[in-house]
Amino acid sequence: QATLKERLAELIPAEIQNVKETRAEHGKKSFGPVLVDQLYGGMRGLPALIWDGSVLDPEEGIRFRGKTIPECQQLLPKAPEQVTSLSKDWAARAAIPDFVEDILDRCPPTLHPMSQFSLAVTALNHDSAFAKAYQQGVSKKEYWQPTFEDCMDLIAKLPNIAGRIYRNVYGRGKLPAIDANKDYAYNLATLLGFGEKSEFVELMRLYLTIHSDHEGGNVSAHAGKLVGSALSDPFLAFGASLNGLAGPLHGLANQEVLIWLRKMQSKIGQNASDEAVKEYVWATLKGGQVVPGYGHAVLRKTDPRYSAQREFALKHLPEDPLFKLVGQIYKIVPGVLLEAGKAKNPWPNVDAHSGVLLTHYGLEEMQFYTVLFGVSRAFGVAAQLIWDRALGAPLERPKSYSTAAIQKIFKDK
Ligand code: AMX
Repeated sequence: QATLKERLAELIPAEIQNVKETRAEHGKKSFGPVLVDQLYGGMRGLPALIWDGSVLDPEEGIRFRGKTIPECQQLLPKAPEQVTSLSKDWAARAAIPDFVEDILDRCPPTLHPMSQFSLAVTALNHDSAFAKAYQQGVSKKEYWQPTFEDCMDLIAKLPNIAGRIYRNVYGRGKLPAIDANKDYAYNLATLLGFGEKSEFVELMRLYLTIHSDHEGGNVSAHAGKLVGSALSDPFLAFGASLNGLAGPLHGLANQEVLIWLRKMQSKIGQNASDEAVKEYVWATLKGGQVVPGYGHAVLRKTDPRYSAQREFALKHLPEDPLFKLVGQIYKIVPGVLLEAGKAKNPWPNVDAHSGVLLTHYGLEEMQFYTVLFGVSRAFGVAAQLIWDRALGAPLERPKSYSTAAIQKIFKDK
């Protein structure tokens, strides 16, 4: 049975050929007009990147390598032997260097967990196989191999980093050892102190899968790809992803949702009427704030990642009061956002639901939630970094314009 690396080595030559043929056939074709508004508007909708691991459809949501979330739920895991050998490989690579432990132990508990996470991941570049191979003059053709090793190390070390941050910041005792006979989700749950709760472990399996990838243009994925394109190693590249994920319009939204829900409860009580909830939502908008967990730059329907978590909640915690509030909000917020008339998508995204599930099982420290998102996002970003190096993706360098230049270009048109 081939290892993951051997399988990749088999696939790469055909994919290089595939890209070559695609470029030969379609390379000179136009991909639609670029509007000046797209330069000012965060490049929304601009075709600009290749990303193979997943594709996001505005109506249908994410597909991982062509498969929807329900399809993945049906199909995974289909290769128990491969899963076991991969779990063992990650367990064997899981230890973090002493100096990275020291960095984390010296962080003040008031430093946001995402900043600590980013520091630790960046510091892992100390032992980067890619950086070392590059210094030794490795050939371009071989880039993907040390990148693969770094990516596997990165993924493998994240549970120890996340567990250490959680225990340091929230005083939850000593970190246990990784169990080489258990899967990644079980080990992550155990390092956080929730390994005994089998439902939480199951939740981690779902959580790690659905947060892993959301095509290439979102801030964390694109930041990782961009920094990787300078041949910065995967630790430096993924550090950039984490810094982007830490923003409130992106991954920090899951923390913001819980803070917003708790504030709502303290303001209007536990079992508030629909009217009172509606008023609170309007007050948020009128205060010039966003409703966290709602809206999306690409999606135009309810996020299937939200639906997958809702199904989990309906099965395991239908009576949880906070889950009921999330359900109540689901019936109210889209109508308010539509009436307010600004948001292009009034429907919930992944972050509207994840915090409620974590809270239910006792992981109540909301400032930590985005760290879990980051652990999962490593899988998607790392996979693309390997493919980018295998396919020889170039340095990213789009053209920027000044407003004066735009005015000049279109002066007489
Ligand atoms: N609440 C209030 N206003 C919202 C809104 C929301 N949930 N979603 C969008 N809007 C507003 C925008 O702020 C913008 O206002 P402006 O014209 O005054 O600047 C207007 O509606 C148009 O925005 P848009 O084109 O619909 O969205 P976008 O592509 O610019 O931004 C997103 C997308 C996600 C940043 C935005 O919907 C938002 O701020 N949502 C709340 C934060 C959130 O949940 N983020 C997590 C997204 C998922 C993820 O990355 N993890």
